[in-house]
Amino acid sequence: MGKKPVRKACTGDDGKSSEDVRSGLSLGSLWRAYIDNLICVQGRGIPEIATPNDRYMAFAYTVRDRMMYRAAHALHAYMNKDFKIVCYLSAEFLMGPHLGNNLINLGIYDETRQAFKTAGYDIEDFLEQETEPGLGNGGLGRLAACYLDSLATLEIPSIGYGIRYEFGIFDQELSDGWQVERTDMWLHLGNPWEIARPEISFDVKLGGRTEPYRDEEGRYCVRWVPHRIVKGIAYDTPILGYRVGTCNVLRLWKAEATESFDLEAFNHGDYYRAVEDKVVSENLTKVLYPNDTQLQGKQLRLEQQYFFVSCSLQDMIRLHLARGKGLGTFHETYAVQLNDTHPSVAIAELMRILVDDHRMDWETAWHVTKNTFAYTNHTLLPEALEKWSLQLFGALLPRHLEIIFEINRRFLDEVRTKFPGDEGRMARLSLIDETGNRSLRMAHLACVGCHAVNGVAQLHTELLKSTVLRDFYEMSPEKFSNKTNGVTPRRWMVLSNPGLTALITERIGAEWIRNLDDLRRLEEFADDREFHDRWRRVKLDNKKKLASRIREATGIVVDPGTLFDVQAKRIHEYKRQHLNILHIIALYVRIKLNPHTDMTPRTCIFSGKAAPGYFMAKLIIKLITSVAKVINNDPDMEGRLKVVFFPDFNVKNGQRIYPAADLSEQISTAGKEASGTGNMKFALNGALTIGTLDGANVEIREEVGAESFFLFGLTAEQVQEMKLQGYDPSALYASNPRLRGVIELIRGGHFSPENPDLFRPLLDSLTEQDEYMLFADFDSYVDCQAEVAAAYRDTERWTRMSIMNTARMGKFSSDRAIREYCRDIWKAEPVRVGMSGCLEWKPGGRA
Ligand code: 26W
Repeated sequence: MGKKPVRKACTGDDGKSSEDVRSGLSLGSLWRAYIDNLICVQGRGIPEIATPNDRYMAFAYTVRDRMMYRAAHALHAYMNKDFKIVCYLSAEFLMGPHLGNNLINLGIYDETRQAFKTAGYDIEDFLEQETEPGLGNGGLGRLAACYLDSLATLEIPSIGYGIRYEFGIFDQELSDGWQVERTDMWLHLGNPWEIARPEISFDVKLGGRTEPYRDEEGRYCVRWVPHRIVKGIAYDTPILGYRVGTCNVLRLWKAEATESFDLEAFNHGDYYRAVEDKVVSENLTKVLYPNDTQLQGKQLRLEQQYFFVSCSLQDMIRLHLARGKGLGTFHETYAVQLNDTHPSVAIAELMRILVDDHRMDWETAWHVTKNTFAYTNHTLLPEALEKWSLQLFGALLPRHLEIIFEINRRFLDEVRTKFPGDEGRMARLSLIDETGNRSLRMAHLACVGCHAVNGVAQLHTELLKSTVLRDFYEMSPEKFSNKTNGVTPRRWMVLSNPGLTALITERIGAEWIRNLDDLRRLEEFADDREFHDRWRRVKLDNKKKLASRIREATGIVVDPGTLFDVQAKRIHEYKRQHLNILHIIALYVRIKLNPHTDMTPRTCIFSGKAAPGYFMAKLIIKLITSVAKVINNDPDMEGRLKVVFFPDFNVKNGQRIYPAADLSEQISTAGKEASGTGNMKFALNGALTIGTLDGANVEIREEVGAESFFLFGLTAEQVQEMKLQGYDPSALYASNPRLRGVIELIRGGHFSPENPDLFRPLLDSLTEQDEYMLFADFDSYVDCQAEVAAAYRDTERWTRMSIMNTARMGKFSSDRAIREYCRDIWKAEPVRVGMSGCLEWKPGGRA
């Protein structure tokens, strides 16, 4: 992949190469290190008895060593310097497999592949072996991972803070066309990328009560007497930037019992009670909640949130004090980003630490806190906005609740001054929802406690300001800004699409990998015949590879020569996978009515997980697989239409899917998808988009040009308008024979002959409510799909559009997004880290 790394070997005094087996990047030292690790770390003295996992581990340690040397250089470069550190707090980090990405960022992917090839190994087998850390649900977690890559690449000192879930997002299997969840076992064969740091550990208090007291100077103070304490242990994963010296860290916290055994209980012979405490503590970080929208007010989830926030803040304070600084300047050292409201209890926690533990006065503490935190909102869906019942919150975090009441009291005073007499506004803005079972609104806490609030796409930010957070926008408009999401081209192109990467680099050089706007230079080749041919050949190659994966996973044979029409994302009603399937059924009906019709052959591919408790989403999966079964077994469909549900959508499978798509389905109801990032990954890899004016689709269309984007559907404004006027899906249903034909086919049990009523809940919800307005967009969608089919038949035109798409995706690099966060919110600057030269470890000196 591109040029050789610019990395000098360490040279000794005699001028001879003394490249270290742990840091050297030559083929010789890499191979030597690999063998050493196989023997010494994995304990496999005879190569024949080494398992694929042994080989993967030995290689992973070889790569990690090189990264740790970068990390050491970085630390040296940071010594005695003053700079801002960005802390990204997120309950989810969907990192994906590390090995390939680290090889790319180290700049040794090609060399290593060569070295292994010489020795008779295929690097693919090593990459294949890695079980990915699935510590996230979808968009929000993956965004955090892309941002860590960009932060390191832009040489911004930063720390990602999160939770080391023992079980990440479940693995998805299909059984009889239904989703079945299997436990994720990512740690079972060992995780070579993390370094446990048992000495970096903090106590976290939970439950109990508060107690007022007077300190030595007679001041009124409060202490928190907890009911229990758990200990958080740090696990560090190095995060290397793309071909730079910067190596940051992802620090994840694991919960453990404070003492392995409760000695008192143990001494009383109550062995089981003593062990129980350990089990309960470790439960805290056992499992990731697999919901990405529907909120469940589970105590364990709040415990997880507070646990990782508390450990992270204690860690920051420890580092700050160790650098000899006072807490009054905390906000000058740290910019802390809250990835949605999940870590927003951090606002109350920092106030508690400053006021209770460090006796800072409230005003100063509030100044520090407000200037430390910034909040990103990722959703407008009301059911996803976090709320905690006061009762639950107060039982777990009694002191935090008091602090939040005080924050609220002072805030409502400000509101009263700015909008005198406006009681309705006060009630709407209050951190406490007084209606029904009183609850705490976390987005409100975040808006009040942060100096910056942002949405993740232009449209989303505008909607935030005009709907969900309107009152906050009117209160402090200066806090609000937009930061359109981005994705890292290193993973989502260089690693996942080596064919396209090589072709692009051959034409315009490799600068685009760190400066994605450079892709514009491809426009020059938009009409170059030879370039067209090669562009198409790369896509076809990628489609063949995916086709063989599909065959392995599902047994379905698909033709790489057909249009690959792909919808890959979490399954949700607002994302409208069922609109896609309604169109497929419409095509099916059309072919059945006229079996010899000339049409563009299509392979419709779906992939995505449903939250285990989300009945409708699971039913949508069953509908897709049922329709697939009928269509794929109908001889009339042969060579025309195929439908596939590719199970277990995760980062690894994403890397196979995005490069192989011709058409990207981004068909959410306008106003519902905050941004989307899959839309960017598809388009970057040359797929054309069929989509609504929702989330970042709007900006993608703006960039690639209306002529290269298949637009359909109502706008967000029209959706709002229609809802206001009283939307009636049954009228549309009655007046649209094509739509009725499709729905009636499902209702009649055509796709579920053994149980004709199977899909009734789904159909009833469409004909009675149609909350996501599929019926309103159906005609527009089907017509637009006809345009797609026609365009695809014009190979030259399609290829041209595909090249233009990729060429104009520069804006959607996560590097651009991170630059904007640094400039507007974090005020953080790069700190360069040299890569050459040895570290000096003086004998007897402080290492
Ligand atoms: C159950 C509580 C809950 C609520 C919301 C868990 C997780 C969430 C997330 C905010 C859902 C999520 O992943 N949102 C997605 O964030 C992406 C990154 O900004 C956006 O691109 C997607 O549009 C948005 O759905």
